[in-house]
Amino acid sequence: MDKKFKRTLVTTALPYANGPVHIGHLAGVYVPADIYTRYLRLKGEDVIMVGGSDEHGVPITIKAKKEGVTPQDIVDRYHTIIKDSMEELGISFDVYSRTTSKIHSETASEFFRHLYDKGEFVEKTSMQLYDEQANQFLADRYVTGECPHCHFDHAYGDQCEKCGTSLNATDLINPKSEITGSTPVLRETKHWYLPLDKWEPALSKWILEGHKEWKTNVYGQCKSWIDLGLQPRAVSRDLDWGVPVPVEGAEGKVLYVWFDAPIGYISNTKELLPDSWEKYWKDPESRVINFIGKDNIVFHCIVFPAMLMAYGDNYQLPDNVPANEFLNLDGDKIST
Ligand code: B3M
Ligand code: ZN
Repeated sequence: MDKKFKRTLVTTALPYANGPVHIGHLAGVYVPADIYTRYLRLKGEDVIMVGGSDEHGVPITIKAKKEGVTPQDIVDRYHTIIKDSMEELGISFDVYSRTTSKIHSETASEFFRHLYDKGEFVEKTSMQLYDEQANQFLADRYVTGECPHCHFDHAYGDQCEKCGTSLNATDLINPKSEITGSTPVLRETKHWYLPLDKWEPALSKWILEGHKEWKTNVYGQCKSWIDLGLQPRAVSRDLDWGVPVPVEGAEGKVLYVWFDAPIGYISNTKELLPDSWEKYWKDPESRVINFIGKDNIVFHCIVFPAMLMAYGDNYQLPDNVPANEFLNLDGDKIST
């Protein structure tokens, strides 16, 4: 608002390295962030713009399996394509990195371990679908089956693309493994959860009372999430691609991609400014602005801020989170 800031950190949503960057990303995130950053630079302000590729997550592993290559091959290919596009388009990043970098896995790992040591996680066991032929737990997207709501026969374990309902893989009727085609069984597994309910009063005060100036789509989504009541969220997954969970006995488990990706903003800043990154994150006279797409609101306004509050150590919450809607062409969305 009217508060004066000494410096600004502009972050841009990290595009998944499983495809090229498309016009929706550019119009919604990178061009607005670039204009804003160039404007502050022209005014002589202290500003940096950071970004990078999001190289973890299940869709990358699925793409790799389909092509018969490794997830690393996939992210190497698309990171290069995305980075080149950003350069050719003149998006003026101060750093454009990637979440498979060493500095990122160290930073994300330390972040998790710090929360773990402080007792900020809740450990829970649950029943998850397991493929006995492939010997692995099945991430939501690796399971398909009949939607319990509309009975569409090829719903994914996290969502039915026909009726839009979000699902748990265990809700599917006649579930099938996308890896081997076999019928998965239920097996017990342990994960770490961030208790968002614990942070609800603080989040409510910070956003609903303190940030009425945010864009109405962002403020409105935050309000409806908070009004519904926040639940603990799992921050680990049974998967062999990602940052390993840095806890004894957690073999075969990695940090959930949405846990490590926003930490990418911190590791990007560290990569750019190894000796002075902290002042952009921890000085109350700095401000952080997260440019994102509208599907990422909950992670940036609820989950990541809760992670930062749980971490402590003076991490500042974002001052603003401008999120844009899809770009339309002739009344249809062209982003997808
Ligand atoms: N990669 C989702 C997306 O591209 C995700 C953003 C991460 S920002 C920390 O829509
Ligand atoms: Zn359905």
